[in-house]
Amino acid sequence: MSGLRVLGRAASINVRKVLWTGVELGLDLTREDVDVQADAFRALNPNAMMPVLIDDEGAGSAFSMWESNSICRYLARREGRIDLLPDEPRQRALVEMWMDWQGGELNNSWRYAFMATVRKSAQHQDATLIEASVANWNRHMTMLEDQLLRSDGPFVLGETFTLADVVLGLSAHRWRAAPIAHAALPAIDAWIHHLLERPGFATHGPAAGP
Ligand SMILES: N[C@@H](CCC(=O)N[C@@H](CS)C(=O)NCC(=O)O)C(=O)O
Repeated sequence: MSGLRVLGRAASINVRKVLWTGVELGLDLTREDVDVQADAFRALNPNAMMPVLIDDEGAGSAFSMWESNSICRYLARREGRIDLLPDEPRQRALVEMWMDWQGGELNNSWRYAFMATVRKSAQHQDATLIEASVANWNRHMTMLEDQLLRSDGPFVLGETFTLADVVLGLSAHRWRAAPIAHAALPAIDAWIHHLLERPGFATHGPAAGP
């Protein structure tokens, strides 16, 4: 078994971020299904959500952590990959800023519409709330469109592919896959098309679910 284990469902978008990052880093990550309510899992993550990473490679006791974007940053740092997560403070701050925006603002915008239209949740069928969430989701994706138009390269932050492309790439794919009225965002379409050339996105992006 690999010394790097990712606990969580293969279809989970947050698990897939970590798996895609692993491919970019050339790491052999072993994924395992989990019961997030089990005591053993909650002992690893009191927030009872996947993914959890366990790293028991190297000397000393095993290390474990949760929060998908933090795990991606840990793995990039562990491998010394300053292309994915720069050392230079300002460059790094921008990568982290877009990652934080994805995990907070963007994710909050789509939750209701996604639960209604993709998961078909009976608790998320209020038409006014669906409409508001779709509008908010499109508004947030338009912010990303504007950033791609401003970028002086093919990626979110210019010429270099970073962790921001990983976490936002999966989010953008989810937006495109959802059966909602989409804003026309051609820069996002072109960027996703370009990302599909990467084996990590080809495997853990559209092929793995919405
Ligand atoms: N902020 C957390 C969110 C994790 C999250 O929402 N995980 C979902 C799956 S994508 C989960 O574990 N849900 C509970 C479940 O599916 O039982 C992270 O980024 O790791």
